[in-house]
Amino acid sequence: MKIAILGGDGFCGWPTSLHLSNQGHEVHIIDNLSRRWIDTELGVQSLTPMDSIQERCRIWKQTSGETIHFHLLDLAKEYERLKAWMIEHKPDAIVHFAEQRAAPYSMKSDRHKVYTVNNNVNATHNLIAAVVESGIDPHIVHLGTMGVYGYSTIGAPIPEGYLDVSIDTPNGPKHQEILYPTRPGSVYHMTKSLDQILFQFYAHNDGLRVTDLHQGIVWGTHTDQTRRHEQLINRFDYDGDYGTVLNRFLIQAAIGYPLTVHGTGGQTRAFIHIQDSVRCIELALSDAPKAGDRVKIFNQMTETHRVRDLAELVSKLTGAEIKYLPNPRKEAAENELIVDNDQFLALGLNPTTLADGLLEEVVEVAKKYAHRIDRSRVPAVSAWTKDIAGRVDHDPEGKALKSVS
Ligand code: NAD
Ligand code: USQ
Repeated sequence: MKIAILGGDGFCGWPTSLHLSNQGHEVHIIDNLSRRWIDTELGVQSLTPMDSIQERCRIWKQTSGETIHFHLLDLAKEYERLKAWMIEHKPDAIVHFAEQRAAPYSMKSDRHKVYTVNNNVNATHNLIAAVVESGIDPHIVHLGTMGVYGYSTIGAPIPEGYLDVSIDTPNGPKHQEILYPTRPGSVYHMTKSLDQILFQFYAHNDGLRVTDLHQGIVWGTHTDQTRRHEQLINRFDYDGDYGTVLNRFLIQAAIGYPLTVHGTGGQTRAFIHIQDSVRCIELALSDAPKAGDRVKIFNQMTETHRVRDLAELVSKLTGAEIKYLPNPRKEAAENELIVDNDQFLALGLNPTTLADGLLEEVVEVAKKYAHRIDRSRVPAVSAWTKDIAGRVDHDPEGKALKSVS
């Protein structure tokens, strides 16, 4: 297939591009490299040294013999160029990763809220409008998030996207299937909820073929292809805005930084290893909906864990100290989470779990590149409200105190 990977320079997009290219697909990355600019804005860099996207593609060609094409394009701002690209290239499938994906970054300031909404909603709507207008019929696979469901304890498994409800009418109860009610926990998660509505409308109105993957937190760094050459290495975010919880705990352990648990650490979240994430995208591409079908929704996760249990696991593995910090986010202190993921299991996903020894691999990668870590960028200091901002701990290591005593 000819596959466009929107956001193919990112943490999930790059290994997915390699995986699909390795399977013989013709891969075209479209990316505006905004994520690299955000690193510059925040004064941070990936733990792992990333080459330019052009150099990464050159090394892949040298290693595998396969070509990955790169197109520099801003999906949110360059609608006409995007439409022209669709008409010229006519992709069979489009995998859409290209959004601002960090919840803390989306809550940093009003400017960051505005940017996240403008970028994410316009990127998704421009893509849809360009596909419809150009008259092509690609399968769109969108990366959504488990966070659209919200994190309140519901006492039942979260279904894959839809909920059967019964509505009382004068003629008795009427059964209906609705999108599971969204309850986003950040401006970023809210944009993913808006994406759902955009897809629902166009699937119904124009027969757009869409699969929406409600993905949990992705952990790990290597996949089979990124291991093949040092310069194919994946991005690895560790900073307080973009680093996600398990990868953060693993690099913190590697550099002797206390594990930064927010609140009681009672938040239960869904997780998936990066190798399984790329495999799920392959599986989703092989199971496209037909025109006129409702949006196909998969829960793309393999296991759930409580944050404090993860901290204890990493501490047991490495001897790291655990620090319970005031939570910079507005979120339930404790929640239960049970999730259905039967569709991917039925398609043949064989889940990689925390027990499979890959935690140690991440610690090893973190130790190798520890010299690239700026400890002052580790604390998570983006607060969800102005009130919360006053309680945020900017110095979990207690360095300032130590230097006084
Ligand atoms: P990332 O930030 O590493 O990659 C996103 C890529 O999209 C970047 O290369 C960026 O430059 C590009 N991009 C952003 N806006 C663009 C625009 N307007 N035009 C063109 N390119 C643009 O993020 P990631 O971790 O790879 O996540 C990819 C997708 O998966 C996101 O949509 C995210 O919401 C979703 N997701 C990620 C995780 C996770 O844990 N990383 C979990 C669940 C869902
Ligand atoms: N947390 C800590 N300590 C830390 C960092 C985070 O306790 O140092 C806590 C947070 O308070 C939160 C939980 O860990 O309760 C998860 O935070 P996270 O940063 O790992 O994940 P999140 O903000 O939810 O976002 C990430 C990705 C996002 C994706 C989402 C999937 O950045 O793109 O959509 O995971 S999900 O969480 O299922 O919504």
